[in-house]
Amino acid sequence: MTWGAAGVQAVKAPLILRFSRVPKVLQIATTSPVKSIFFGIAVANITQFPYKDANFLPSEARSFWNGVTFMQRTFSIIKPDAVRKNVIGDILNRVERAGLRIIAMRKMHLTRAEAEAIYAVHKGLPFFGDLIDFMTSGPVVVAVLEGKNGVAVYREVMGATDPAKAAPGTIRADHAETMARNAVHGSDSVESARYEMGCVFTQEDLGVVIPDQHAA
Ligand code: RTP
Ligand code: MG
Repeated sequence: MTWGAAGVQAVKAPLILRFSRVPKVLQIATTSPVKSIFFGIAVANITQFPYKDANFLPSEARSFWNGVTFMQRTFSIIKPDAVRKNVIGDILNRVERAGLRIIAMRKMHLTRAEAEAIYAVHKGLPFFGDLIDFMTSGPVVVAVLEGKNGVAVYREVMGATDPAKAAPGTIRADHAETMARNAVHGSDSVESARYEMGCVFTQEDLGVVIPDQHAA
């Protein structure tokens, strides 16, 4: 850039700032009560931005962006077979060692309606009835986990669906007996996670707090 061009930029910059939309947005937000509500909603959305999947990006850029930047929440179930084996602590230990944080957690006995809702995507498949019988056969531990690239990280910690194919050192390699009794569940996408956690947790349980709520 030449000195002349730099001089022109120096004159233009304050004019651009003066007439740019940012100060206007702030002005409108503080003068109109209705518009300030919309402004508040926008701020709330921005503060939750790290928890959103970057669906607006093309897929290659999205996986890169998610891997580098985005915190993701995933939904986990320690299934009845693992609870019966008394390995809840071991599984949670592996979760934390993988850098995932437990956001919400509860030991409970799923009702058939809850299990059917969580596994709704498999409704109609031949193993669905057995899956629901098994998932309601004893207590489970449901949890929401959070971390960078959390969905994929937890799937890696779990290992393959079939324990015979699960990599050594994974939860399923060490604790699952068969494909049908495979110790843990983990969501396969951010969208599934959001849906599945809603089957057993409330928004209050999940504790998404926007900064203003800390004020009082
Ligand atoms: P999950 O949902 O439980 O985390 O397991 P996943 O993603 O690894 O596997 P998915 O295909 O979603 O299957 C859900 C559960 O259904 C049982 N299953 N049985 N052919 C079979 O007998 C069969 N296929 C799936 C498994 O318990 C699996 O975890
Ligand atoms: Mg699945």
